[in-house]
Amino acid sequence: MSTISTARHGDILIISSNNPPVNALGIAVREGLVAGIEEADRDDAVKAVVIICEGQTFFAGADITEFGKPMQMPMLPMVVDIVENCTKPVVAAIHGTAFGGGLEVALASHYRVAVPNAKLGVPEVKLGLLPGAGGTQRLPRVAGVRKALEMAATGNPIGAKEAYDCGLVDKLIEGDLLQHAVAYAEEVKDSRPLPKSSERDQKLEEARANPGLFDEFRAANARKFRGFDAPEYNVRAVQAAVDKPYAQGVLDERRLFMELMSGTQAKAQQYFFFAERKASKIEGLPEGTSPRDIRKVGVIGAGTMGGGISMNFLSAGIPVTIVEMQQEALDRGTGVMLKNYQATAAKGKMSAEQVGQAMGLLTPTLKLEDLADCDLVIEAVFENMDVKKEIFGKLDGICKPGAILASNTSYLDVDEIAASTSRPRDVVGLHFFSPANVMKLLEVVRGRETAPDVLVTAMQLAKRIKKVAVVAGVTYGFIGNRMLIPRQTQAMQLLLEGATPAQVDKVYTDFGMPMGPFQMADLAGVDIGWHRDPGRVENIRDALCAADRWGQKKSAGFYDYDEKRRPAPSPAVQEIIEQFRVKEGVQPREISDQEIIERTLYTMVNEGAMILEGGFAQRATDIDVVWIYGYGWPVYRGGPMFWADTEGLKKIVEGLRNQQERLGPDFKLSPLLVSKAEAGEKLSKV
Ligand code: T1G
Repeated sequence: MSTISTARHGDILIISSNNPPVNALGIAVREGLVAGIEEADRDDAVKAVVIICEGQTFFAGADITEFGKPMQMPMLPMVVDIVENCTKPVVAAIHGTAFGGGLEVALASHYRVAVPNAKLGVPEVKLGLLPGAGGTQRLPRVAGVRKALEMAATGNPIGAKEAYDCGLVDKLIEGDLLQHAVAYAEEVKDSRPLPKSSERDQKLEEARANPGLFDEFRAANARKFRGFDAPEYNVRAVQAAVDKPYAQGVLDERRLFMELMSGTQAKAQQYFFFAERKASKIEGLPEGTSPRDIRKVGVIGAGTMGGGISMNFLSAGIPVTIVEMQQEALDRGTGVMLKNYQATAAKGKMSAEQVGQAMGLLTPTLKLEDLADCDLVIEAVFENMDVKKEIFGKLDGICKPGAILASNTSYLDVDEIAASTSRPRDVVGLHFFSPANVMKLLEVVRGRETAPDVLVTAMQLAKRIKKVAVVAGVTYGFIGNRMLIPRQTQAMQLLLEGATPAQVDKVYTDFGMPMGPFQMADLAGVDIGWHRDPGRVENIRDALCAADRWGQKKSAGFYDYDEKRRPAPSPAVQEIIEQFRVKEGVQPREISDQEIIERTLYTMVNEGAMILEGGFAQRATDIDVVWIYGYGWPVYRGGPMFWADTEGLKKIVEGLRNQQERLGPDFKLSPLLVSKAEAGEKLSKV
């Protein structure tokens, strides 16, 4: 079955692509497209052409699996020029997602028709790139400069209706796409001259009259684009379309594209594209394991996590029964959920009706027994093993056979929790990240006895509630939090030895993280896990808690916070740290940023390698997905494992060996990390 086939409908030539799963524009597709256009040009009986795709979508872009490999002719820029220079009108018939190179083929076509639920976009910037087949030059000429700028620099697609309104789509098609596209081709077959996008200039006038438009756009998106290379390159390429004739603009586009393609950020973001998709695959499961049916969910605990977790299911149309011990706590929890929904609606992201529908699916109760007919129950109470085991023991007696019992524990032993029931095969960890209705990551903790269909159910459910799920094994803190421990421990130790919270955090924000260890501790709460005894001060964190510095919620933690919650270095904290140094007999010294990186980021990488050695993560890419979706690791650095390879494993091992003494007696260098460094192999490929 060739990927591209042609057929005749009267005097219309249909060029049809069938390259599942997403009609990526791989070499066979490119060759087929060129052959199809040449056939149309050659045959006088052909009066017009329709390009259409079978399967789920129109061309979803260049074939990303070909990146980094030797280029094969014809390259996509040549293919799109051949389409545009066809002597017969070419109509692109769009369904699904016309993305990247796919939209560039459509832009080179003389006309575009689309079904109403189609999406059109140039997401290349999300791969650290820009549209490199004329897209940055044709899109502003067809859709306008502002629209092109927004689409290219953010990578966010637009719907067919919006595309129609801005002139990117010529006709919206209700009903059979091929039939209507052929009818449209019949309508335009004799119309001349052919409307070539590259020759359209009128829509560039607005920007020529207002050259400040680009700097305004840069300023408006500075925060969002911080640290990324590609957005600025996209802006420059679209600007070239305004400032230069098409023939020169595409040369700029090509140069800018190649610069990005050869950069580390593009490699990191393309690595992450596949890492995210690999995460949903579970190794070692029996073929054809089918998921259990989840129609009703129970949540125990209406606190910050319980409320956020419930909102995910309500927003997905799944009824939730939420349980609390006291009415006051229950009312407070459901009240916060409603407020959060109303805040989302106020931003225009939900209608009031949708808020009503979601909250309408919620059943608050004080009775655990009301969870008897739930298909899944998620426990989200505070982090105490005895409390969790007691609850699971009760659920064991209450819940129907086949119900999945899940814990939202962030650290604790899921096997031990499962052992408090007579059905450990039905027990799994579902570790959501705060705020649970916002954060995309879900760690699915696979217990020793967790049944295959429970895992498959969890992964599938994650997709339904728009989460990216990663399978983790049972180890203290699973993947993300386990790697956080050495980082936080060393960060605290560095304070004692001479660093300040601001110095350590600046290393992280310069690195591209939204915040450093101490700002994060203040956000999460310095008192999380604190023993609550102000009289017992064994470390700087105890001293802060004893001084009621619990973080942002107290406007005081490692930083002082103003009414807008902006952090400022705190003389009181400096005083506490100095008192502690005296108490511990530690003479402060100059601490370099490199030492902070070695003792906090290198140790994280080392811990990640040990997680892989222990089999607590299926693959290194999963660790990177966890850190990017759960802890704000900048995607343009690919995640801790990918970054380690770019930083250099030898350099990391050497750095850790240099710091061995300061890392303390418990620190262990990962044999896997050392062996990969010595072999010159990549950790991210494990
Ligand atoms: N190339 C190769 N494989 C691709 C692919 C692509 N462009 N897009 C998807 N796949 C694979 C994916 O890895 C997965 O494989 C399967 O298809 C299903 O994908 C010159 C340079 C289209 C919205 O960035 O956004 O054009 O895991 O799970 O949720 O200007 O895929 O099953 O083995 O994501 O239904 C620009 C990328 C390329 C679009 C479908 N295009 N794709 O989502 O399925 S750069 C993109 C997507 C470019 C030119 C430049 C989504 C989708 P597997 P999936 P989905």
